[in-house]
Amino acid sequence: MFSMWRHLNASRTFTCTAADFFSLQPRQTLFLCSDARVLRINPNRDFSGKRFNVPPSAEFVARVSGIPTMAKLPYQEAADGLDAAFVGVPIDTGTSNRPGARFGPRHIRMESALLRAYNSGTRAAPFESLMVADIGDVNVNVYDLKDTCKRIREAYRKILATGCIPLTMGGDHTIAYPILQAVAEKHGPVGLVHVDAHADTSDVVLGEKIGHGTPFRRCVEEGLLDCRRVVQIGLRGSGYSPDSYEWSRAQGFRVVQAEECWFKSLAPLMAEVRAQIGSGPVYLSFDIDALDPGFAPGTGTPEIAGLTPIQGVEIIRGCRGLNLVGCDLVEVSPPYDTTGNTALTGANLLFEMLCVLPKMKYY
Ligand SMILES: [Mn+2]
Repeated sequence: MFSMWRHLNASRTFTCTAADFFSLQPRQTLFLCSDARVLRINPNRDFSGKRFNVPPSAEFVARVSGIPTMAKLPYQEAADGLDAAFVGVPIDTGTSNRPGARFGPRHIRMESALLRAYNSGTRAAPFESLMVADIGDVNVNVYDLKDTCKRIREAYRKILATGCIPLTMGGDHTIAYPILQAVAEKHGPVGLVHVDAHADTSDVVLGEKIGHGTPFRRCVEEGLLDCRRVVQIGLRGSGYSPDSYEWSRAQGFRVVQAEECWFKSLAPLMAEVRAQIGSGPVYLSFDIDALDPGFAPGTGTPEIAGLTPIQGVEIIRGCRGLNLVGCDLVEVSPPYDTTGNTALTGANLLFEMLCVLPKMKYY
């Protein structure tokens, strides 16, 4: 992208650089001049006296150009100076069935090139509200899941110490455990909005305590969750016992099985969830397999009769007003995502998460 901009600048037909597109000055309207035409970026927008990262618009920079970062945001190595950061955790070592989630962050980033700067549905203006960047991936150990968990925990400690809110691209669901260890270290036990086809509360699988079916059991054991402020939405499928969600309910979680969601708007449910969760810190963990595999087939453990993308968006938009301290979108498995639409859906859900973070400005 930069070489393209150098070329354009050298040709003297444009008057700004790629860097100008990545960060606009306060109250500045950036002009792209090409012959007699004047093309404006973010016309008439109030930048609140603060300098923010702004992704380049596809009106001026081709979507297919450039190194793929999330939403075409700038890449930086650490979270310093950021209000929110997209971060990838490329593992599938904890997967029990179809592998491939280690490629999730890369494909979400590629498909995210279609994202634009504003949320047309809610009128959120994330890039006028928060300083956001892509901070790359956690350097995982693909040979050792326990070591990977340690690396994730340490990476998130550093991210959270800066005051930045992480928006994580998985990776299989194992990663929620070490992320929540770091989150609870900073905030104390947190509430949880967990959207998933599965409860992920198994104790031991094949003799192992760590895997993508066990993260929330480990979190409860370690006191990382405020169990009365936990909701699990979209659970379904065949189980190991007649009541697969008994353990969750016994901890005080609210369990909303997929059957309770069928044929309905989930906006009323989310009003109840907001009342349940209140004003304390809360984490949002969204497993793409919560959605029906007809919409999101590229995932490790698909279950039929799931949520629609509309319901997924309603859940996330229903988190507006909550004190979100972190979010993740996990279990996108590109080898099973032949159209790219699962990764595209993941990218859009992550954008929706960004658009409900605290301090968001809405027009
Ligand atoms: Mn899961």
